[in-house]
Amino acid sequence: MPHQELRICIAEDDLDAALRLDVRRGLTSRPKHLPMRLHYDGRGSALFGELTRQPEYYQTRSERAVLRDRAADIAAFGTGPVAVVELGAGRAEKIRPVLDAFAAAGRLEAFWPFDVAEGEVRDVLAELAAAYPDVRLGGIVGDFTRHLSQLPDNGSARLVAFLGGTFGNFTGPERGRFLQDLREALRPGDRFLVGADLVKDPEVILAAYNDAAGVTAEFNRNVLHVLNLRLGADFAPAHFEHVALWDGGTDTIDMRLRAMKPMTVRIADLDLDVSFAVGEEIRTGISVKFHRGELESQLRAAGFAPAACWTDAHGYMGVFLAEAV
Ligand code: AVJ
Repeated sequence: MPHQELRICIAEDDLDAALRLDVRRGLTSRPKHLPMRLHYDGRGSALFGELTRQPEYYQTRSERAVLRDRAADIAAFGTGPVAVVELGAGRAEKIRPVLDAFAAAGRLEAFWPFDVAEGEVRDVLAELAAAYPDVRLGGIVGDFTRHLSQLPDNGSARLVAFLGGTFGNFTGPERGRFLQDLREALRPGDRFLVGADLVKDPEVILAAYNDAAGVTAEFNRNVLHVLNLRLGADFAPAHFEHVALWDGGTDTIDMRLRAMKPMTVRIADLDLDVSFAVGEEIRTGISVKFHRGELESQLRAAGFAPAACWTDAHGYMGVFLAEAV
């Protein structure tokens, strides 16, 4: 089994420091806000898994169908050995059809899951070593908004995949910075594969963020459980209502938690008391929906030439392939 390299760009302490900074800054701001990534502890990831099985949440099923049906087309671009990197890989399930297509074409030289959770990266590497015995495997434990310069580079062409629609959680400026940093980390001929949720009937989108079973609501409230566990806060999550609004002007879902009564929350580890008026909201994340042309022009502006875009049968999710030029 080829030697596996693991690049640790972010240590547990950094994550803790980042958490404390995000929470202090977010909950002392007007409006209050908390980054969506804080939702994903073990319970949050399990809730998200449950969400992807809800009838209203089309994103995961739709993107999975595109990758299953179009993996061979994706692997048909370019020639020679390819090193695949998956940003925010998690369990590296989303990318598997693409890895299999490159392996079948005899072109899969290496695969690198890139994720903030070290345990997840280690588990995935152990799992994939059996599935891909002849493929060079490596892992990057890092934050894809800060550590793109750590992308592996052994001279082979690279395909950087960013799936699952997380690309939509960036604000406009964050998306611009991400694409610029990614372009700088790549060479001409390297490729970028990104999954993006497309603009559609707002009722369909709103339903995906307000599922009847209330899983999104519980997922959204989970960030309060995380603060209770990690920072000794005394939030009562049940006293916060889940809110997901559609802003047609910016094609964005805006998620919030609304205080259902006046309360003061103590965050012991930050020695901080946070007061909420009834109806006051915490902004807990956005999810931007894209028009194909608009996303392709953003890719061009960042130095990528759009090569292809595949969608599912409903046209709900788009998988875009672009080449660094
Ligand atoms: C996994 C980030 C793509 O924005 O649709 C789902 C997360 N938040 N419901 C999304 C999420 C609320 C999801 N992403």
